Amino acid sequence: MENKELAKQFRAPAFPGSYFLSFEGIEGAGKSTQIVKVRDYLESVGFRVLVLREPGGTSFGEKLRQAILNSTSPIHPIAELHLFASSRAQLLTEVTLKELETPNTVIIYDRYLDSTLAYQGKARGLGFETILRTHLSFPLTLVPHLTFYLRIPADLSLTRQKMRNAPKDYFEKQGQNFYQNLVDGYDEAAELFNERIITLNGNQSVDKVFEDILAPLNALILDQNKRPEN
Ligand code: Z5A
Repeated sequence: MENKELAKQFRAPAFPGSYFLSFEGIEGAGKSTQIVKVRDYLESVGFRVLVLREPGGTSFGEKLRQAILNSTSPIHPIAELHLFASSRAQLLTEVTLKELETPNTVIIYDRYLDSTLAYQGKARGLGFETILRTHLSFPLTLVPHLTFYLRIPADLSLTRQKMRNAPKDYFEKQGQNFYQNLVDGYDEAAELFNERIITLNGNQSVDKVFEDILAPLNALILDQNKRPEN
């Protein structure tokens, strides 16, 4: 089966009045910065908002996060893929699907499937088909209603990492070539899931990026839902 056909097996969860969003991009793209602004905005228009991160978000997932990001020895790409998928399946069942049952809830993920496509699929060389096939069992077939991909060039990621001056984790030790592969991987994912993934220029001011997020976000949440009645 072609990747386009495989991609059709993935669907957003259907809970009336509740939404699933994700943010994607290479390190330093501004995901955490924009997630805070989006959370504040959504709360101000009456939504209950939960922010979850991958890997992590559950006690099992946080252990996997430490195992991966603090690893001092190389992890095989297939092992990486299954660790991220395990953390994801647990977070979906333990938290996301339960919380979405409450109307007017928005779940925001800081990274999701598209990180696996870019990091393990492209940069680690497993290919998109292997990633998509690994996710063909429920609940891993669930995808967000909208994904905001904050696109920045590889060199800007490295500059922002240097400015932060924090100790490097497992992935941050990779060189510029790795980051260019990630950008290419994200671009391919955005093409494959072109209805779900909105590509935004992350190399703009924080306020301008947020403004670019608001138009598609409002189209999804305010217009379709005829909100708010808080
Ligand atoms: N990973 C994987 O391989 N496979 C998977 O399936 C999944 C994950 C789910 C998790 O990292 C790692 O796991 C990740 C991929 C891998 N690789 N690494 N490393 P993480 O969660 O620890 O880290 P991160 O997601 O990369 O977060 P980050 O580095 O903090 O990036 P960010 O959240 O996108 O950026 P930020 O914190 O909002 O901003 C970074 C800096 O830039 C900060 O100083 C801001 O003030 C500044 N900033 C933000 N926006 C702007 C603008 N617009 N202009 C100027 N400066 C800005």
